[in-house]
Amino acid sequence: MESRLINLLYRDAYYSASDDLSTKEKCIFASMKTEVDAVVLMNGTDPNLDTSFFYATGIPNGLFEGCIAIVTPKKTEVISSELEELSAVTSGVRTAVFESTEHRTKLLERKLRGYRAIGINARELTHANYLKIKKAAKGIKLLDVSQDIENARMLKQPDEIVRIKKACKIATLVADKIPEMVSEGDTETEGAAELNHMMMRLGATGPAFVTAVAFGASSAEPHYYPGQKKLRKGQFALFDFGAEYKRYVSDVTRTFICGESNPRQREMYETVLEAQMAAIDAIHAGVSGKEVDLVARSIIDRSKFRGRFIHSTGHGLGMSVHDPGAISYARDMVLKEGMVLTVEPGVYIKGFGGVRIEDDVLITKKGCQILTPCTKEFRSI
Ligand SMILES: [Mn+2]
Repeated sequence: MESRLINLLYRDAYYSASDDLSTKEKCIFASMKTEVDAVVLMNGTDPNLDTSFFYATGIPNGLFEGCIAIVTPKKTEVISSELEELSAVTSGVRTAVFESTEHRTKLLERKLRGYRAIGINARELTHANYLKIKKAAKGIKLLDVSQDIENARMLKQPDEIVRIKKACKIATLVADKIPEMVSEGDTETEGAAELNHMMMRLGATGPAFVTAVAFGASSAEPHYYPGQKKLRKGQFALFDFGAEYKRYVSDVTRTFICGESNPRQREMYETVLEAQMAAIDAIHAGVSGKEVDLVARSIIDRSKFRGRFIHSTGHGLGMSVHDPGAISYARDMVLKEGMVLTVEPGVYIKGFGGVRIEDDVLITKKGCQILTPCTKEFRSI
């Protein structure tokens, strides 16, 4: 009951203390429907790191393998390894350093003393680490609060929006320069290297994910990794990439033509562009993602490319490239002010090629703000 009371108190605080909205423990507990005294977030080994560990702690730097965050409505504490001690301490988060895994268990045991129920993030916690938490939390109930954490993370706070905008700005500048950076005869990995290089020159920590550069028929595969294929005249050249900036990411796709396009390629491009712009026009706080998806999908399905849009229109974006939230025919989700989502319809024809146009948008009361305003003209390389 006590923790429920704290939740309620903090829910009030969340709405009234406008100067302190971005304190993530408040965000987490404001959307908490499960009754817990604390949330324990534990990282595995890279890449099995819990993005919510970084959401809760706000630490912009460091790897933090095997480290733990204990989040209560009042504070967040980190049990850090010595390898990231400086990053943890300089970020201002309360930090205890463990010297061995036994020491880490003891520290966790001590910090959880007196709690009756703790939340875990089942969607990102490894089973091995679940067992370690269980061992340290003898007699304490472990409850999955991953949905509560997702609900908090879906609504971006002002400090998060600043970082996302920076990541988007970098990708926008790079997208506009692609025809100058890539030429006929370049391989896909050479193209990707150019994009990655420029993103980092512009201040990105790194690429947000494996930069997808797909030439010709490969552009028909939405989740493609670049290879040794060389760009030839008459081929589509699809670039799907994003920048990471202080753990926040952008995600942009632009499709170009090498040399001259043919009528079929132009028609594909125009159909996708029409669908993408109509979807963006349909977005505002209060609309369902399903409805927005239908706007884009019906334009493609009315064209000769019917059935060739083989994924959903968009996904959440934030600390991860596929953050909570979606614009999808499969999800009944109402878009809310403060969400950041991608809008990325595409048309894919096996053996021929694909077109996708992707922007990142911030949902506002009356519409949305396009965070990646790079040109969408059908340009040639
Ligand atoms: Mn995307």
